[in-house]
Amino acid sequence: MKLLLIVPNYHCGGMEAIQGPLMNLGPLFIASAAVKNGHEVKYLDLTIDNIKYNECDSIFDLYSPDIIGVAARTHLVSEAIRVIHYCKQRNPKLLTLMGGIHATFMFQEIMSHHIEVDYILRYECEETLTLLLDALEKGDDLSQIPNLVWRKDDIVVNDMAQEVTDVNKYRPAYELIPDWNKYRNHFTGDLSAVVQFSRGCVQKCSYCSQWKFWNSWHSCSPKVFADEIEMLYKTYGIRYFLLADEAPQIDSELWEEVLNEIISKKLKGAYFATCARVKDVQRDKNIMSKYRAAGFMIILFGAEFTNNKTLNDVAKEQKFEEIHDAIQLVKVNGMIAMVDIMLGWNNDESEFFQTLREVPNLNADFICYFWTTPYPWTKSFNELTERYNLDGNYENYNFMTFFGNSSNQRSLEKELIKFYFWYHFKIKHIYNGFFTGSKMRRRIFRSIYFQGLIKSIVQIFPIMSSIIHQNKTVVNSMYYGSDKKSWSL
Ligand code: B12
Ligand code: SF4
Repeated sequence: MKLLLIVPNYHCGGMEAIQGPLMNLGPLFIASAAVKNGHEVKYLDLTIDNIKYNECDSIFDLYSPDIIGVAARTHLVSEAIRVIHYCKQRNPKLLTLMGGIHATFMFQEIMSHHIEVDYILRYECEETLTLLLDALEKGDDLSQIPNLVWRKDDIVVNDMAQEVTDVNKYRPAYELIPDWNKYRNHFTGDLSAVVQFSRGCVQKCSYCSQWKFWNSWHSCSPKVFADEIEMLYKTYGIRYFLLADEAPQIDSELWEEVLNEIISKKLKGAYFATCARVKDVQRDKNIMSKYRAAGFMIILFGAEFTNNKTLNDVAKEQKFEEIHDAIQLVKVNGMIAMVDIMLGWNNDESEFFQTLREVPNLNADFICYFWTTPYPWTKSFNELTERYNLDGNYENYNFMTFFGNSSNQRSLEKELIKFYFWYHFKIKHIYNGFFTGSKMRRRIFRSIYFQGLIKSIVQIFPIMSSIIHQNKTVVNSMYYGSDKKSWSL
């Protein structure tokens, strides 16, 4: 069958604005499974080209697919449905499917409101896709295909898969990327790729659902992973690798093997960014130099809160002091430590200011602030809905929208920018970042620093945007969720 996998167009600032455009790895993983079974697959990233659902006629005609699959994270789901609706109107015989975290948990809402969506593939779905495509081709029964939601007379929800995906067997079909040049990061201008060693997490933080989505922690072999990195480095010239993993260091032995394998490849100039749990970095204090030797330059900690009580309430399994210590370990070993901070949790202005006052004590290189986003299937959802004015526009579920009503988002963000400037523009901070450490560290620090600076200037003086960005597609650093509506798709 001819399958066209589509990433719907969406921009909201945040990480994309700082770090630059990146591919969506989900469709590339499932594509490889379909290709293995002899299907013809194309990957269409509408985000990278900033193409809206109703502007893709010529591409669509060129590919003339039998079936389209559209990625549906929460912020993408509305545009995903617009794509499906539009394509189905043009060709009523076209089969349509969706997958991704939002479709996985909100399948009932999507299927009951949108008759144009024929199938939803839930959770990790490499096997599901191949079974579905084969069954559709042969006209076979669909009822035994795990993780599938489909229609008979009514909506049918098949059983969940019994086993996790064998990620040694299925690797992303990077060869489907039509033009790598579009994926250059803002840090160094290098070609970039999202890569994945492991899936899942052993923690169960209450606001997160990654642990639920991937079921249990599982990974490919360190050798398979390192060989893939080497292939990307040599075949496509990729130098920057962002790990999609929630917590790749969970299994200490496997992780050390990953580091050894990557070191053995001697990939000059390659560098990596990864998330890490505080406890894993503390555990690895004696092998931090290996992180650095393998090229891990940016370590991102989900610090989230400065208050130990809140950290405990959300089951984050880390204390403020421990986050601080892990950050120092990363820094003294020549890497860049970034932290994510979640604002607005209690919908309380004094908590907001207290957080801004306390975060600098972590002594991170860079601080990324996000607004708490209440995903409907998380443990925290009910608690958060009690204090928030929920917004039914899923495009606002992007960490950039404040759902509380205690204060106005714009005025809080003005304060946020002041704190941001105050912290990042201190002489000591600039000196440490610009004039100490390895050449590579200084180069990356400088680039992140200037990205932050430019975005902050544009934030304060929007008129600067047209001068700085000229004709380029502008991705603002902050996003104001307008167009709020009642709860529905
Ligand atoms: C790398 C990454 C980024 C990168 C690259 C984004 C990109 N183009 O993919 C950057 C830094 C740019 C980024 C930005 C943002 N991100 Co982000 N990001 C991630 C991260 C860490 C990895 C994504 C990934 O590659 N996963 C690995 C792949 C294999 O998993 P997957 O996509 O789920 O795919 C599997 C299934 O879902 C399914 N599947 C996926 N797509 C499809 C499509 C079809 C048709 C089918 C059938 C199946 C299917 O099959 C795949 C294999 O089984 C995830 C967290 C995570 N670990 O997943 C957050 C995550 C996806 N990001 C998230 C968010 C909110 C954002 C931002 C809005 C944040 C911000 N304001 O900066 C922006 C949005 C940018 C945009 N334009 O979409 C949330 C989404 C939550 C949600 N409920 O939807 C996540 C889950 C983080 C979280 N903790 O909640 N992100
Ligand atoms: S440690 Fe991170 S990925 Fe794991 S459950 Fe908590 S927030 Fe989610």
